[in-house]
Amino acid sequence: MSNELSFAVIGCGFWAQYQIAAWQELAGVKLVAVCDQSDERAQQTAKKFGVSNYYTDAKNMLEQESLDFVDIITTIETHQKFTQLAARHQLPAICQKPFAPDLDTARQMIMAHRAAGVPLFVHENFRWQAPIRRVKSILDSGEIGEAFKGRVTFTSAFPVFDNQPNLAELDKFILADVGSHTLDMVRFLFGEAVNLRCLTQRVNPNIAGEDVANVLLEMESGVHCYAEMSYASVLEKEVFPHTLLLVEGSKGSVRLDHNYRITVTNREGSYRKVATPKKYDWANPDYALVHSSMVDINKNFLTALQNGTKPETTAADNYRTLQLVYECYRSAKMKQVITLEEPIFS
Ligand code: 89Y
Repeated sequence: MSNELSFAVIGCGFWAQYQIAAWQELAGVKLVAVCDQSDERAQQTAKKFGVSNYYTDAKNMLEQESLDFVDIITTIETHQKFTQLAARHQLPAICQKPFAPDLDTARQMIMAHRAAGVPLFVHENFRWQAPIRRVKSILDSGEIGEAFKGRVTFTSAFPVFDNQPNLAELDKFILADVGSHTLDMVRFLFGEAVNLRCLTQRVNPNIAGEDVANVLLEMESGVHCYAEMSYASVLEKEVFPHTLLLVEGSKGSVRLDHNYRITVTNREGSYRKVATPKKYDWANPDYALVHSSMVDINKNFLTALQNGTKPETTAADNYRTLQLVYECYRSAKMKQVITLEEPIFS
């Protein structure tokens, strides 16, 4: 008897093309149907990945197909509709980040899945990047002592709207789109935050939302963390889609540069490690680092679905990342430090 899990994808846009390829790297899971509001896109995607069934209506697909889970790879405004549809069919769902447009909606989505008794996960992949995992293991090893300061940098002038034109129309842009990654990495590396102050700017006059955000967070551990993100930074070295890190601790420091280089320094000197991600021929070279991490996050989801365990990025966990994102907007608007509320989901 095969233990292979069958799944369907809702949304066949830019990211789905790579997310599906990442699933196809894994044994024990099979894509059986795809759905997109564009018939042509659904058909092309089905053909590209050797899937026989394609749909333009997700409800119809979930009624027709026998599925173990669904991967929702659509834009933010549709996430509640599709996760609730999955919950009504008692189907575990994976939802693209940022998973909800506000915290109320996020709460409703989590509650709907809990009521249905099936898990809801969030495809939050940046923490799965090989160099980020390596830095985390260096921090956990105690090699640089107790961390007291962290800098998490995502600054670029990459023409991001060419591949994802809808991002230019969002009232909430960089904090929701990139901040959901950056602030999740802050949590992954340094734990939970107790308060934050955020400043935002819009430098590019042709987009609706903010393209610069600078956040200072005080962490429960006492670490001071500075998270900076920008799509308006014309720098000597364009490093998209790399996140750069600098962590200072009581015995030393660790720095992550572009090209996966990690420099560890203590009072004796410095040495280098390189944390190169696995290469896949289907990856888009501009996004190879991110695309590689999708295989690892999908594997984490698959293991959880097979064993009934929790992956790292459940919706309840990601609620806390989303809380940071939306409290950043509130801080920027009110020009105030925001104290974070206690977690509401375990
Ligand atoms: O949408 C974003 C993401 O998830 O990673 C980078 C990106 O494609 C553009 O900011």
